[in-house]
Amino acid sequence: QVLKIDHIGIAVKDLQQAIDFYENVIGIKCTMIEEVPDQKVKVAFLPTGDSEVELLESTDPEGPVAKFIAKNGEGMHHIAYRVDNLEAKLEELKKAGVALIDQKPRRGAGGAMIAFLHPKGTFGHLVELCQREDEK
Ligand code: CMX
Repeated sequence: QVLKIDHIGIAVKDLQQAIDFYENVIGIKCTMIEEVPDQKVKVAFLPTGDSEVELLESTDPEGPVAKFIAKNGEGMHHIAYRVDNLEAKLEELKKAGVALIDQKPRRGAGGAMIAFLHPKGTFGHLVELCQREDEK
């Protein structure tokens, strides 16, 4: 079951500059910064009520966020939906023939279990599914 939009990921070149903008201009406070070596990113989470904005800065020129920025410039990178059972959801999508980037859940930022779907199969945007312990 899909519960809600968990977060929206935005690719930025300079994480601190983007945080400053969100905090001082838009008015959303950053509550957590974390490096996720597996994804080659440093991320900042800024909660907005029930969902969050995730700012992503690449830590490696070969990482997915660096490649995205090289091709498209900064901007909306992915939408993450929170699900209550990620393994079951992935099985369901596999059966429906959806192209998955991650066949199995893996550990992402904030301790969540995550999996990405390929943008080719989702109308050109990158979808992340995530499950958090507190929802189980
Ligand atoms: N949104 C929409 N389209 C995207 C995209 C994105 N974020 N990233 C890539 N694409 C498009 C590319 O533009 C390309 O389109 P065209 O074929 O029309 O040119 C297509 O998807 C395939 O791209 P590719 O060049 O073949 O493959 P890439 O090496 O760019 O890899 C992707 C793309 C999505 C498979 C890869 O970025 C990936 O595995 N992403 C998942 C992991 C990730 O993004 N991690 C960072 C976030 C981590 C976090 O939130 O913690």
